[in-house]
Amino acid sequence: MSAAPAPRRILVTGAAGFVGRHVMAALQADADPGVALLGVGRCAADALPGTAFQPLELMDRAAVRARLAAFAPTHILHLAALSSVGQAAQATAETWQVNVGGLLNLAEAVASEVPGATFVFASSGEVYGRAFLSGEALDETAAPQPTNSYARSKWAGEQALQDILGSGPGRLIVLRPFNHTGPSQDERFVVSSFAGQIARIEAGLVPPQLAVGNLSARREFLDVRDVVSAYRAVLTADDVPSGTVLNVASGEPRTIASVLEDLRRLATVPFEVSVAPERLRPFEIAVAAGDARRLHAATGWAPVIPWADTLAGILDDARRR
Ligand code: A2R
Repeated sequence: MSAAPAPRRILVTGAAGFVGRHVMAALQADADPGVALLGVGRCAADALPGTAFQPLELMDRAAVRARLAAFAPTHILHLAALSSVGQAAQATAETWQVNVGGLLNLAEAVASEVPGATFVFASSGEVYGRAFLSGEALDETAAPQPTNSYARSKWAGEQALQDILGSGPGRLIVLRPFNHTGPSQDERFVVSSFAGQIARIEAGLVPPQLAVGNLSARREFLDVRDVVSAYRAVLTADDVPSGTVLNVASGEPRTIASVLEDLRRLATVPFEVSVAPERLRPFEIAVAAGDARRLHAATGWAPVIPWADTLAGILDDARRR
């Protein structure tokens, strides 16, 4: 008779962030009594009500180690980060401190306290950088050539993790999510930025003038719920080998201009569009698309949320704020 599987104990870092709140809701809804779920993060006030949450500053090495020893996770989903290209450009040293230094604290603590655990790292499709210049949807064999601080910090994090956890007794799985969006995302990200501006124009709070960056860039826009279902699938797929890198992508890029026009059709008032120089990136990749066949083969995952639902949800959320 084979032994019963060990109960799962899932620790989610960055649990009070945009993706973290959606992840916590989804994992909580799974409601398997054999699963213990704990979210950690900096701000308890932002945590999803009704989910287990404890404060944890990743830069506090001793606290990170103590939290891991106390909870003894079997699975760790590491989301905490400075999470946007723009934010990272404004705070380069802090980006490296958190995205690499904080990650090192966590990885060291995993290696010493829970070495057999599965560590799932939310890196980013941004790591491919100049490799996107091929114009193809990239799979995981494309060599990363990051072009900004955020992407470089994520790529450095991947490599540090391979060094620290890659040959240990546990599993290391690196995920490279492409752009994702959804209700409650903040306005550093383009769809929420457009939706927020439209909502304020509709409410008469600002003149009917919408500020944009480069409208010709083509990007993927996964719904955060599809990203969360990918993360859940990876957390439950026990046969994904350690060291696996997986894109989380739709492979269907759309221009920023088309996103704006799709939102314009949902808007209740007309508006003008003007380019704001501060919204233009110094090095712009024309098209960034990912190939997620490896993730599909490993877990059966595919995105299912219709784009129209995604946009309507984001605009409704912006109008309620
Ligand atoms: O900065 P805060 O207080 O909002 O907390 C953020 C948290 N975080 C930290 N937690 C502990 N110690 C730190 N030193 C630290 N620095 C940041 O990570 C926030 O709650 C969370 C990240 O959430 P968001 O910025 O909303 O990112 P999102 O979109 O949920 O992305 C999740 C992950 C990131 O690693 C992205 O780079 C990746 O997915 O695409």
